Amino acid sequence: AFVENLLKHPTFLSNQYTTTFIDSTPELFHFNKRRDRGTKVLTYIADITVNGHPETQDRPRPHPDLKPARAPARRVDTPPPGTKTLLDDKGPKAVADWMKAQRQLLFTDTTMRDGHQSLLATRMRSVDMIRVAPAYAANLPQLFSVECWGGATFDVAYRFLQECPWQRLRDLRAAMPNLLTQMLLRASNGVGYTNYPDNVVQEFVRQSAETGIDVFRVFDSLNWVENMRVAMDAVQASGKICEGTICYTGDALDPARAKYDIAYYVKMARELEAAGAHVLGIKDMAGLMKAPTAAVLFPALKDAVDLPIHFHTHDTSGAAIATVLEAAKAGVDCVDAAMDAFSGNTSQPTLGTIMESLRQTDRESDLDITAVREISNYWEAVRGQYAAFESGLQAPASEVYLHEMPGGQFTNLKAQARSMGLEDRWHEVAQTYSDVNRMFGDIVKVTPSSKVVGDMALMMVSQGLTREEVEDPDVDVAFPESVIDMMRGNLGQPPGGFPGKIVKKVLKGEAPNTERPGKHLDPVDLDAVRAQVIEELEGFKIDNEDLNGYLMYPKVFMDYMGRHRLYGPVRTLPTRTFFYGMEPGEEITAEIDPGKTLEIRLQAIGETAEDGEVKVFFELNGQPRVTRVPNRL
Ligand code: BTN
Ligand code: 3PY
Ligand code: ZN
Repeated sequence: AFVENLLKHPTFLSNQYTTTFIDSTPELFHFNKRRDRGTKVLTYIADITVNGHPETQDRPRPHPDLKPARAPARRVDTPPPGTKTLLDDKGPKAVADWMKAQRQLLFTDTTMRDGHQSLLATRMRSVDMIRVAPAYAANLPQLFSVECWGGATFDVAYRFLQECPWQRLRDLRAAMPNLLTQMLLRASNGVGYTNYPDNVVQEFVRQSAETGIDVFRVFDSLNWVENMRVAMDAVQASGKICEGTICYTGDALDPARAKYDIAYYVKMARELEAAGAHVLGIKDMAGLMKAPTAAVLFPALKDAVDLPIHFHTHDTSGAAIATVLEAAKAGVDCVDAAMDAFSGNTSQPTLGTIMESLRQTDRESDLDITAVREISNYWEAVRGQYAAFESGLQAPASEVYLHEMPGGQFTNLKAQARSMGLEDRWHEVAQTYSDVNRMFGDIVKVTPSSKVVGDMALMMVSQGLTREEVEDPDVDVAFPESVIDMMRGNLGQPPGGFPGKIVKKVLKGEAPNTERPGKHLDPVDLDAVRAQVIEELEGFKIDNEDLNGYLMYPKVFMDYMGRHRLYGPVRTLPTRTFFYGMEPGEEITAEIDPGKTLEIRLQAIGETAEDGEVKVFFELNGQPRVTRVPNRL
């Protein structure tokens, strides 16, 4: 059976297990034995209890006195009408008009997406979101939207959290029927790192809208509007809100960075309006926009287009609130903020603090500050469970204006540098990241283009290469695959194209494609792919959501399915159990279906037998159960 094969496999036993393991070990799929979900979940708990979770080993642990996170009480039983109600009744244009008519500054809460993506390596589990969602619906009906999906959350859910991202969306949608749900979509890169065929992008948008997304923030990682149209058209066809988005980079007031000046952003805003955007998004993914720039840029944008403006920034520098207040003064309609406990540093600025700052002004929010604080207190307790994923970042840093790394990339790249033994050379990595940006022609750096710049910078620092050496035709350089891919034109074109010198060096004379990448990708035969996946899963039927997961991330999805057959619905476990297992005498519950709850008690952990296996003794809904797992420690 799969579980025995897996647990005894030498790769697994030697602790070399990675997420690609199941995928590269097809013999594990040849099993027939059907086990019930309770048994599967016990297998998972037993394994984590005995061996620990690979992601939390050697990491800081939650404080032992940490209280369970309790969602605040709902003030009303029936959620009051909100922005979602307006969208359903009157459509996306009516929502845009409503935004423009507001005196108050509107807010998007990003805690469930960018907040934990930027602070906790995207590791927040669905149960922690779903538990508090009814309190959002009841107590914060004046929110513009809840950003809770897309960006990196999609693949992290499958890859590291062993849960289905679609189910997360469905559950959140049901729990917040009056509020707009919002996602981050990387245009033709979907929620992945590369351009997908047009029909894959269209199908992904269709499914996201059907499962529960209302606002699609669509951006392109090189700010190429041409490469955003397929996704934007698909959003418009779905009847949902299309937030056509400009990525902000550089310094719009600096004559030395004239490529991205006020006129550049105004021109792009007009293009997005012409492309059918309902809302104009300004996405300052690294937190580079300074307050004086906001005072000039936003009035210019408001003059240029007739769309409501939605501003997103990060607080890496510590100056984000100054910029947001200036944006509010300049008439921006809506801003992104994170609940206090998930704000600051590489995350969004602080919701409660922005609200307090605007009190007694004409932009004062209708949100209830007490409700905000209660929900933030909930998030504070949740965050404590994820101590293993804290970055340890101690202070804001003006260095962000040098390297221009997006908030979501910063801590990731730092961890990558650490794993390559470059941690004490971090400031060199930051300088090199900036050098690479200039070498590539000063590009927008946001997923996936930011990953390419990061790959190149790490390679240069680890090999001791300077920009001059890399550009020198006489020095042989082995470029990272992602750099070759980008120079080939597979992420599209930046304004003015990539510098000919670097393209020539990277591609060794091969001609790049300067047209839209999707133009050269054949449509995927969706029915054929579905049939092939079902065959690989030995007849297990997949639905449209699964198919879309596979289309974005074939390997990640298949790995997830392999583990799902082994471990069952582990997404329903409490977060502490998921990452640390259980203590003898401890009792937990897991609701695996609405109304179907597993009551699990860990009785005892046996000795390790000669064959290396440990018996773990449970009670499952009052019945004794014994699970055997290998001791790999
Ligand atoms: C991952 O995808 O790497 C993390 C989630 C699943 C890991 C499982 S948990 C039980 C078993 N023990 C390990 O060391 N890895 C797997
Ligand atoms: C993402 O694409 O995940 C981002 O957060 C970009 O800022
Ligand atoms: Zn962001």
